[in-house]
Amino acid sequence: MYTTELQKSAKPVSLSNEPQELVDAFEARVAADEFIEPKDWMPEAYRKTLIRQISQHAHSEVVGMLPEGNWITRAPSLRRKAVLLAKVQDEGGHGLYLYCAAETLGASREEMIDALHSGRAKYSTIFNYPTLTWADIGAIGWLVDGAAIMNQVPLQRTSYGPYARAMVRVCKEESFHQRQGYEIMMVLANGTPEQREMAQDALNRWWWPSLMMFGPSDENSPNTAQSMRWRIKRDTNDELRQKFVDVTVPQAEFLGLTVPDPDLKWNAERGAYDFGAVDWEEFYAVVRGEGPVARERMLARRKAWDDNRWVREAAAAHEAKRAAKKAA
Ligand code: FAQ
Repeated sequence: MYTTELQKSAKPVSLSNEPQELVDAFEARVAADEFIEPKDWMPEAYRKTLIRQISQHAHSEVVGMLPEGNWITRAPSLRRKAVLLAKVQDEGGHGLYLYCAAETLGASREEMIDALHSGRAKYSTIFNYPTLTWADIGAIGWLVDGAAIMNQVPLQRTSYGPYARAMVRVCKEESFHQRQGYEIMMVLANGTPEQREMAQDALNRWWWPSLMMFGPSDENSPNTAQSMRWRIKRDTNDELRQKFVDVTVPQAEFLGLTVPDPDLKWNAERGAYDFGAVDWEEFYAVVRGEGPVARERMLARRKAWDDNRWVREAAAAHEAKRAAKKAA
C-alpha cells in the first residue's frame, strides 16, 4: 500500500483554540480575494490543508515523470524525443516549485519526500497506469495534461499566494504539453489503420482514469466544502470534471475517435454532456495503492532518491564550504 485510506467522513475543522478576531480578519481577507502570504497569520487547519494538497500535487508531478520517461528512448523521431524530454523536465520543475511553495508553510522537503516514500502521502491515481504504446504519450498530453490544466487554471486564483503564483507558470507549460499530446494524437488518428487503432486504444484506456483525476464526487469529497470556503479550491471536483468532458468530447470527435462511454450524450437543456458513472471502486483501489503499476512507481522513486544521495551530499558539502569561507 503506497497511499493512505480515504477518510470518507467530513473532517471537522476546529478553530476553537485560535483567537476569534484573527480568524475573522483572515476570513475577511479570503472573502475579499486577497492573497494570504507565508508570514501572514492563518488558521492551523488552513495551513495543514495547503501542505497536504500542495505536497500531493508536487508528488504527482514528480511521479508523473515516470510514465512518459519510459518512452524517451523509444520516441519515434529526434524531434519527438527532444519535445518529450523537455516536457518531462518541465514536470520535474513543477514538482520543485510546488515543494518550495509547501516549504513556505513550514513543511520540510525531507518530511514530504519521506511521506511519499513511506506511503503516507498520496499522489494522483493517474500515474499508476502503464504506458503501453507510443499513443499513450499522445493520450497523456491530451487528456492528463488537459485535465491538469482544467484543475490548475482556477488554482491561479487560489487564496495562498505562493501556490497561486506557481500555478501561473505551471499552466503556461501545461498548455504546451496538452498541445504536443493532441498533435501526436492527430498524426496517429490520420495515419495508417494500425496507428488509428493505437490512438483509439489509448483513448479507451486513459479516458476513465483521466476523469478520476478530479477526485471523488462532491458528495464523497471530505475536503471540498471547507477548501471552497477558504478559496483554496475555486471549483468543486464535479464541476471541473463536467467542464473537462464538455471541452474534450469535441476534441475526440475532431480526431474521429470514440469516447469509451455508451452513456455519453449532449444534453441541450443543460448545455453540457451527460456521461456515465465513474468506477469509484477502481478509483478507491488505486488511491489505496492497488493501481496496476503502483509498486513499480514507488520502487523507481525510492531508487532515484537512494542513487542520487551523493548529489545531495555534495551540494550540502559545497554549501558548508561556501558558508565557512564567507564567515572567515
Ligand atoms: N488521486 O476531499 P477530496 C498533473 C485524495 S498534476 C489520488 O476531494 P481535495 C501534471 C485527496 O487528496 C495532477 N488521491 O480532496 C502532469 C484527499 O486526500 P486526503 C495532480 C486523490 O484535495 C501531467 C482525498 O482523496 N493535480 O497531472 C485523488 O479537496 C502529465 C479526498 O478527496 C493536483 O494535485 C486522485 N485523483 O481534492 C504531470 C492538483 N483525488 O485528504 C505529469 C491540485 C482525490 O484523504 C504528466 N489538487 N484524492 O489525504 C487538487 O486540486 C485537489 O487536491 C484534488 C482533490 C481535486 C485532486
